[in-house]
Amino acid sequence: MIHRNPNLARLKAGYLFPEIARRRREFAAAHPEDPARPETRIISLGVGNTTEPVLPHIGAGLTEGARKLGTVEGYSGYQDEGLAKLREQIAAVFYGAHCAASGAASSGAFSIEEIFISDGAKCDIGRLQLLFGAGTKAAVQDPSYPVYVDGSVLAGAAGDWTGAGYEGICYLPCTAENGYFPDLEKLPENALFYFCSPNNPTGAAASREQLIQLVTAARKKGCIVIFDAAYAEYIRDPSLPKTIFEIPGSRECAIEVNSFSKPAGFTGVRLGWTVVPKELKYAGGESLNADWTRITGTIFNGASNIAQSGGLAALSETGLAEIHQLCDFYLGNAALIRTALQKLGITCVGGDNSPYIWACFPGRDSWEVFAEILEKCRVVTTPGAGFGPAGQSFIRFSAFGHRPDVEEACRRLEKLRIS
Ligand code: PGU
Repeated sequence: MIHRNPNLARLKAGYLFPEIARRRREFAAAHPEDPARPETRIISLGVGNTTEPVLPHIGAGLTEGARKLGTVEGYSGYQDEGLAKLREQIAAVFYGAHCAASGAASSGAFSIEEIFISDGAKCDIGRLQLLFGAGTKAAVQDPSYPVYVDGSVLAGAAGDWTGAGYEGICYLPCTAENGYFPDLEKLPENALFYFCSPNNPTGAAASREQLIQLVTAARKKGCIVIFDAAYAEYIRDPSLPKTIFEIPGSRECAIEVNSFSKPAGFTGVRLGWTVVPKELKYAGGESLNADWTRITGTIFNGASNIAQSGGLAALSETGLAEIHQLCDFYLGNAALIRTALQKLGITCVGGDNSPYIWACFPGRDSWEVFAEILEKCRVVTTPGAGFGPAGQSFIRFSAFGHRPDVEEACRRLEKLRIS
């Protein structure tokens, strides 16, 4: 018989979001919705899943991609490395003049060999582990998107850390006290550091000064930063960097993962990208870019060509305007949720440059608060503890929802008022 991968046994409960879905189903079974009483309908502000239709120009790009497959001239098959035009557009739109001007891209703009098209950020966060192998040290912001920790545990990440989270993983608390930015003195040497900005779940977007500190610390300590910029298009404060590659020195220490999911509503379409700069090297001087080319060529057959056609439309002038419009819509939801919570005297952050609001319930267990909100308001949220030990006593509210549902959820939150 074959032995189970021992790292699977190290994983604690199920993955966070299916667990929330399970609790929702359990609650719904015990408290069936009554169509005659709309207040019994469950509203989800839980998983960060987009809800609004794909906007027309981007939608036309998807349709066109499908149409072309039905023609001799337009047909295409495998495109392992992704559509060259899409890679060029990504390099130009996201890593163009502003990155070159910062000095991060010494050779000017990024080359398309540094842009890898993926079927989403989550998939690449998992696959990137193959670059490093078991025994690598992994550090995360605490709280953080659970895939960084669970993925690292599965890959056999190891260090001497013990505590409330997973053994072997270094948690760097991001709390109100430190402005949701970790103490980089505590960043271990020679580790992979997962850093997400704008942050899931706290909504904190790192300033340029903070990212300069991050790059400086990573280079000093021999770390590689896996920078997750999945929510970059939600940044509205023009002083905040949208990519790590705006920071000088970042090409020597960072990989960026990104996605069309949240800006273009592609959560179900599946399209993202990863940037692996050519300057990035292992301890032995080998190139991560060459290895990533080898790995993706071997175990990934590329993103759907229909999705890539949609992605190309999303990066045209009209498409980018639609992205802005869609993010503005969800940010409008976020403002409503934040205002509703603040009216109740609940302290919260986020929601201004991110679609998540991070609300504090001092002294409370976050799974208990999750259950209370579900019972009293029939609103699904995400308990902060699911994102790491420092998430205890917090609840994440997602701004992804139809406007009438968000408005209704905000009205129902009144029931949390402590009289
Ligand atoms: N990176 C971050 C920081 C995310 O929050 C999410 C989705 C992704 C990547 C995934 O991007 P894809 O390009 O769509 O793969 N986070 C959502 C959905 C839950 C999940 O498991 O991915 C969330 O609610 O946190």
